[in-house]
Amino acid sequence: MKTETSTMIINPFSLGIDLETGDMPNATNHLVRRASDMKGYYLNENALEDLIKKDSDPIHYEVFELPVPEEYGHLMYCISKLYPGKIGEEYFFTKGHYHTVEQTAEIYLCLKGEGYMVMKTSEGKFEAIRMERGQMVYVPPFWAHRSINTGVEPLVSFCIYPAEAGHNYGDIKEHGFPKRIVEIENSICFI
Ligand code: S6P
Ligand code: ZN
Repeated sequence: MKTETSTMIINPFSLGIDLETGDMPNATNHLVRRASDMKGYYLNENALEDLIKKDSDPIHYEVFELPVPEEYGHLMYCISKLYPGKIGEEYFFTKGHYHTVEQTAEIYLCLKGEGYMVMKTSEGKFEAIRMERGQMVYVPPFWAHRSINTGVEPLVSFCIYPAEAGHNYGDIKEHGFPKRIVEIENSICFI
């Protein structure tokens, strides 16, 4: 990990974020994950393939940011926007990741929509915390995290985390989380 002495000095700045929609007009980085990027993540692979064909590979979620140096001392922040829907019975979710620098935490402030943040540790702990407008979720160091949209509108969150954190997707791609969230007879169920 880099030390304080290598932290880049930059000028203060501000930017506007629409707290109703999450729009961040000055964002310069725009990460788009489409349905086809989610192959291997959902239980029902055929339902995912059907969606990719039927809706021309729709956007699954997007991340907007105006980046800062990815160094110890800086704080990265972004808007995460996860669209509503289901693959089979399973609600749309983000890939989920550990931070590469595992001892880094993250704060999610939910601005719009409803869903859950599911989290796990490599020791086998699991937590699911409800997300809704005005609710903040603290993801402690060492916890992998994935957001899941169980509502009918986009799940929008403002995220803040140490800029050197990085993303490690490998474990989640292979092992997922201990529980999935599905709709059964109009109810949200953990399986
Ligand atoms: C970054 C933070 C979010 C996610 C975003 C997309 O640490 O947790 O910005 O990157 O919600 O999720 P994922 O799992 O595809 O990176
Ligand atoms: Zn993260």
